[in-house]
Amino acid sequence: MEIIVPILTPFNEKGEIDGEKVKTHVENLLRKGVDIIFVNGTTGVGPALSKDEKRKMLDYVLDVTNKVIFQVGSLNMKEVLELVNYANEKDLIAVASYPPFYFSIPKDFIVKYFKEICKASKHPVYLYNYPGATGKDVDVNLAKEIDCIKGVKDTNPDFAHTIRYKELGIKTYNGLENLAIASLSILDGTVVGAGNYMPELFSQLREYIKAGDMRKALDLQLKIDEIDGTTIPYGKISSMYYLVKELQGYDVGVPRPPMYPLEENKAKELVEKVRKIWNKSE
Ligand code: ELE
Repeated sequence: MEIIVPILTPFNEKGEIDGEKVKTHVENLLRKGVDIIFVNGTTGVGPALSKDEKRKMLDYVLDVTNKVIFQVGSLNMKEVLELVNYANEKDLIAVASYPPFYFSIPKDFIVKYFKEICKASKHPVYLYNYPGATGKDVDVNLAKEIDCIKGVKDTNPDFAHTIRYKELGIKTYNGLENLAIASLSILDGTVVGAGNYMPELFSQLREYIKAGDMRKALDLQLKIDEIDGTTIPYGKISSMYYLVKELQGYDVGVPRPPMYPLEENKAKELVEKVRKIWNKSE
């Protein structure tokens, strides 16, 4: 029943990563019950980071914990393998990657891509499947063909699709907030971007499930959904920076374009809306 948070990437006004803010954030997440930090995921704007920034993020998080999954995906294969080799020197749980995106490619290219990563990595290799973003669905059959995948994060509203990876006997997580209740109950855990600003709600959700109190778990899931849904028109990722400050009480810097910071009145409006839902009793 693991709670995994794809950590946001704190930037300063110049667009540089702020290492101290990363550490403060990781310490708080662990204190609030988060088990694993996923580095350079979608929420961490992984596809928008340079190779050097990806390495920096890994090192800042590793300064606090080795419970880390390191996402290495890129369209530049040389950089992918450099990041895998970099991870080989470190103590962490796994490296992960999304498939090569953007281009129309035959399935066997995807198989080759992951096999190359497996060959280079001394750590287990996890699949980050997010068809809605990458345009590629590495489903259970393709994962079987790759033959070296040891875990999967499936960001997919089709929960039946996620469950099927269990046929491979691998660690399986769904990556959507609104399926956290199902993912925690049936799979190995959940990967939730919203865990950046409301980790305690996901911890509480896990407690209700453990206690078999599914009625309370469902009510809490609906509260999580309401908060998560509120952020969509503001940009989910940009919203998180303001909500961490509001709900967790410390600064995680600002988002970096193309994740634009929110205008002051918008940020205020968002925070007020979320605060109202947050304060409602379950
Ligand atoms: C989620 C995505 C989903 C979390 C990551 C995650 O950030 O790496 O906007 O809800 O589709 O899978 O952030 O994003 P939405 O795993």
